[in-house]
Amino acid sequence: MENKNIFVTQPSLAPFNEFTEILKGVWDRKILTHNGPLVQQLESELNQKLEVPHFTVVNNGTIALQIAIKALELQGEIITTPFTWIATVSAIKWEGCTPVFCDIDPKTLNIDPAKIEALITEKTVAIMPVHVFGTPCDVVEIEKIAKKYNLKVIYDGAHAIGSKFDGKSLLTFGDITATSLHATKLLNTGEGGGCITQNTELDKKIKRIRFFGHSDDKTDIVEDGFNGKLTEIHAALGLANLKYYDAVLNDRRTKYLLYKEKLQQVTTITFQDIAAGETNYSYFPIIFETEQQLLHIESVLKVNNIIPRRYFYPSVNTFTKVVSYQPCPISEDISKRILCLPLYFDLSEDEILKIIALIVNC
Ligand code: T4K
Repeated sequence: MENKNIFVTQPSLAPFNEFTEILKGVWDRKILTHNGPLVQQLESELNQKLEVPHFTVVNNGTIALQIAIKALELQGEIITTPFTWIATVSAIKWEGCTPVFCDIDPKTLNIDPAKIEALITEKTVAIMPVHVFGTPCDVVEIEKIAKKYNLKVIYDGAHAIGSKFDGKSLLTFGDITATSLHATKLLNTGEGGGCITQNTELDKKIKRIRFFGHSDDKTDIVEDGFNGKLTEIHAALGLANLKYYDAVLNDRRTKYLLYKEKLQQVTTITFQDIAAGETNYSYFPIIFETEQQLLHIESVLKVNNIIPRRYFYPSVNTFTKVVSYQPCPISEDISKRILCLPLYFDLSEDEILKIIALIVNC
């Protein structure tokens, strides 16, 4: 086997000529951005493929979260999870709101709905859970709480493209779901993201916010908008990659199940509980008994040119440069013991078996 690094992920890319074929049209039209034909085509294909009513593409997943908060005109406290990427919380803060951390369920790694109500104050305006690693949150319980207290729900579905709940795309839950089309995601446009809502008027507002807040005829500013536009070049990449979406999704499942079957023999490792709904198997996290064990296995893998990633470490509630510390013992503990193993389309079965053997023999 060649001695190249095996990273936690690699972008899934359509054959180069299929991408450049789409780009020819961009060169002919010379329309590079501003809701061009490829952006519109990508949105329409995403709506069909993912079975969602309105997928509005934007320039990254963090901006998608900010647009969701802006579109719902939220000001106040937003209850969220500490077991996430910093972007969930930076979006809340950049929109002038205050993140309030609710600890996670140690099995699913998602926000624990049983702990949400105790955190609700008269300043609470919304709940922003994350479907961690593509595993659905307890959307039923979260919706019940939101209804009872008249709160909005924005799902951070950065990992959730391809996941389902109750037979429906997971992206259709909540008032808005924000997702990511970043290079490291199951479906990518290089950089990119999207807002998904069932509400047609809200979707129109999202599209106006994405485009500086212009009115449709561009004679007025009708929203507190900004620049969230995706370029035609990124849309072209998305369209090329979308052709391989089913193959990528199926491949993830096969590889996830191979890892799980073989690693089950290691009694000191546990796995995320993915039983709720239908996950997209987009990441393969393993949870060790101790951080020492994680550090040891991480170093063994690295010596062998395998570079896993500690998603999500440290727990976001401990980033005191940007948030005031609120204890979340479960998230803080699991953050120290969880490691994501390589999982991507071009990863071969032999490479997976090598990774498994290194872990089993540790
Ligand atoms: N909410 C959640 C829950 C999220 O996880 C994220 C992003 C967001 C919101 C915000 O969405 P975006 O604004 O990013 O669209 C990655 C991604 O930058 C980030 O999108 C993602 N979550 C986060 C979990 O991970 P890193 O720090 O892992 O990137 P990096 O450079 O270490 O890449 C990992 C491996 O991937 C590399 O070792 C090699 C490979 N790689 C990476 C890139 C960028 C490639 O082969 N090609 C590439 O172009 O952040």
